[in-house]
Amino acid sequence: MKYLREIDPEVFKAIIDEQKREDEQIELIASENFTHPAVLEAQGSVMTNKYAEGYPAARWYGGCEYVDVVESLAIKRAKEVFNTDYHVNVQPHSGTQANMAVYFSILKPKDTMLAMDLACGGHLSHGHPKNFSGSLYNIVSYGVNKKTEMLDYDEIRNLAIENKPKMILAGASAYPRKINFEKLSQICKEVKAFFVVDMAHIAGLIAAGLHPNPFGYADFVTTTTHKTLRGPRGGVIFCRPEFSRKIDSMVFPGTQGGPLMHVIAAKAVAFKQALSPEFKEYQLQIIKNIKAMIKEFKNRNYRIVSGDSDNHLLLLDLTSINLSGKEATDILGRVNITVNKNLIPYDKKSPFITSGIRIGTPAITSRGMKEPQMKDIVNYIDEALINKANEQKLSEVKQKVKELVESFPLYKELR
Ligand code: DSN
Repeated sequence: MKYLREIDPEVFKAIIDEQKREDEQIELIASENFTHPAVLEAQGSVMTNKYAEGYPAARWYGGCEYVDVVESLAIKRAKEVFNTDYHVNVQPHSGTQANMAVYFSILKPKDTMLAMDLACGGHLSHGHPKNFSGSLYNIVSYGVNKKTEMLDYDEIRNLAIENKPKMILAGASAYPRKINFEKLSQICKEVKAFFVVDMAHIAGLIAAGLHPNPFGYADFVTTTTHKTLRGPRGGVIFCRPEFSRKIDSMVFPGTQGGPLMHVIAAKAVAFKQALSPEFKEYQLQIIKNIKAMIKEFKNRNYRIVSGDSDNHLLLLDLTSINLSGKEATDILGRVNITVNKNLIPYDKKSPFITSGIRIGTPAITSRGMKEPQMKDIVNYIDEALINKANEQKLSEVKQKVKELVESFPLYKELR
């Protein structure tokens, strides 16, 4: 970054500091990952200079021949990654913008949407009152069963029959179990609702065939590209072919202007990587790692929400050790372990405090860590939490974290 270093030392320093932070911490935020240097190169390229409103071969600007190449590649590869003939739009700037374009295509203000409650694992853009979705539409939420802490398809069906939603949304930010898209699509058929799946968290697992597939069941599938998919930060929409014109015109000019062609180039690179056999191995290791962590947490008598995980994340209930999610996040931050506080189902604490933390394995798996390291990490988490007031102990744990991350240098595994 020789130009940046000279022209803007402040931004240069912040980027170097962030790189150091990512290198030195055990990153357990379930929605984060370390994208490949090839993705970073595409994203940092001259394609950021180009306006390309419209779609390949149908643009409002001249000079689009090369950005057309990358957008066409991104579209073709996205279909291959998910083995689908759904129409693809790779232009949404984010997952929320992808969701917005879908909702605007099929709903009118005040229409009813049935979606997962944020307090039980849903996402802000699935109808939170402070999000556009919650203020525009009539939101009916489903949660999880109080006892099993898993989706209760009978309850969802009852809510659907009672409220006659125009759209049912499946997908979550903090749900550790498989989602049965087939059952949900049957409910949608019964009540004549559109079926939308936001697969952002689990897209990589779906691509690798390690989670039930929404294609063939959903009318629309949205995703981000930077979580388990390990691409650049951005969004994508898939839809049944009959909705293609609606979706394309709702993304542009409906809700966005010029697409971010540098990001679309980086999405194309990430999709190419997602087609490799190594990507499948990587996704498999994400799940093996979460299973190894769960086993170790259980050995230490921690309660795992729903008792297990089928994907890349787990929710740890800290009630039994008398800590809030907020306190645990702060304590772990002091030993360079990054997690986020998270509500657990039917949490008695507020979203600012919470009773749990969410832990995910995508980023540490990208560093090449495997089951033995999961055991070590759980050990460090446990040691830090139970010795929260013991500065000496905490600095010993921090030293162990340092040694662990040094043995798995960031990007070594990805190069
Ligand atoms: N904010 C993301 C997460 O952490 O799950 C979802 O977009």
